Amino acid sequence: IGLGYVGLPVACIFAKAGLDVIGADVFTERVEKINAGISPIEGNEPGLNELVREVAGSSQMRATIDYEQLRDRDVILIDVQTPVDENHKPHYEALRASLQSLGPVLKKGALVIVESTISPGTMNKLALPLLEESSGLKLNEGFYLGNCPERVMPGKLLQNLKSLSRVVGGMTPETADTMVALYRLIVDGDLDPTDCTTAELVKTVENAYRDVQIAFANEVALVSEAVGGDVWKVRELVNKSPGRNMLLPGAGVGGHCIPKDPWLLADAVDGLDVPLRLIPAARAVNDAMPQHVADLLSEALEQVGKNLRDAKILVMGIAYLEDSDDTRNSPSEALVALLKAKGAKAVVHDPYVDEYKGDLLMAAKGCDAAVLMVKHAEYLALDIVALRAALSQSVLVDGRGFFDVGEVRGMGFIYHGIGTA
Ligand code: SAJ
Repeated sequence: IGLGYVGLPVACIFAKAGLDVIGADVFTERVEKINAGISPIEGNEPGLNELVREVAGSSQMRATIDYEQLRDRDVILIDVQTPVDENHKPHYEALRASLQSLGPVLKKGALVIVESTISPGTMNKLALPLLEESSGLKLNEGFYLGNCPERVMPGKLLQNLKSLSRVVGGMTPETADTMVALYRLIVDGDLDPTDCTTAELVKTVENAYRDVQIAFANEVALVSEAVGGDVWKVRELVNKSPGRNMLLPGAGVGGHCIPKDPWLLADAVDGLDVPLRLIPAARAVNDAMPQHVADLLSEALEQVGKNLRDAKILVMGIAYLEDSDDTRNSPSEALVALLKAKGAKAVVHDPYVDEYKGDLLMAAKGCDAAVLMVKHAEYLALDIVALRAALSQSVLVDGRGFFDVGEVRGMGFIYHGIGTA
């Protein structure tokens, strides 16, 4: 249930493994595309288009919007979105709706597995009671229930689903063992059986862990700028110390996982007397990085007698991650909004995002500054002399430690970068 960037590959891989698979979704046109063998997933996902063409619409796998067709299903995987809102509260509408619709057609004895990322405690507090109520069946008698969070990264969906280890949370040890047998059909990595709460914690903690680590690197970058250091050099030497692995500071933290999952983890203790200070603070540090880039731009423009209000800025990279076309929660979008709020004009370039492709030097023409927000590999081939000639002012702001400071300053650029004085 849920044929998005997780559900569709999962359905196809199980079909490829020989299982009889039905994919259910609420969007008719997505269902029709899939049954025509066309993947509705944006972006460059190696192997996915071919796999969808091979299995979809055939006897192995078909898509539907009709839950009636799920009556004979022995196993149901739920892969619906679980977003957080602007107040960082989880929205489980899609999860509730899918369980509400599934209950009445649930086959007695079926195994239901939630793969979506959910706040610890959600299986016990939301999924279980809702499914018992909507199906009229009892847990471990009328149906079995588990939580197996997905670990996929855009651009590597199929590879991740096959190779990465997975935490397999069952409401009972027997259910977890059954789930391991199921996933063994498609997963080469470790399958670690455990309980649902542990599975919910592992998924949200592994991403909150990364967010806190990135925030630490960002805070060290701010210190390095202020005291005249170079955070990239500092990080390299810190990481020579045993047991250190400082991550990369940068212009911000985007994507569909890292900005969201720390809030799902935090929601588990909302209203309880558990003072969370580090996890929310890390989110605040990371969310403030686009503003810091805007401040660096402002300082650099001042050195050429300009201010943001009457400047035109070339924003290099709108995707949230290098060599990706995914723009979800992109720090660059936050930066563009900040620049526009100051009255600046922003010209966006991104070799991966259709509406922003094109000749970089053309985009740079007449701009007062260029800011590198995403270290797309294509920018490595950038002719920095030509860029300087195209810009009206030789102002360069570096959000990802991408340029060689000495080189660009030696060419006469006013250069300000995250983490460097
Ligand atoms: N980022 C930094 N500094 C870093 C690493 C990342 O600023 O050192 C920024 C990136 O620019 C991006 C954001 O953080 O804007 C997220 O980057 P990411 O490398 O974490 O990539 P994601 O968002 O695709 O995260 C996924 C997650 N995978 C799953 O949820 C299964 C995450 O758990 C993985 O650790 C990550 O991929 C990965 O390692 O590639």
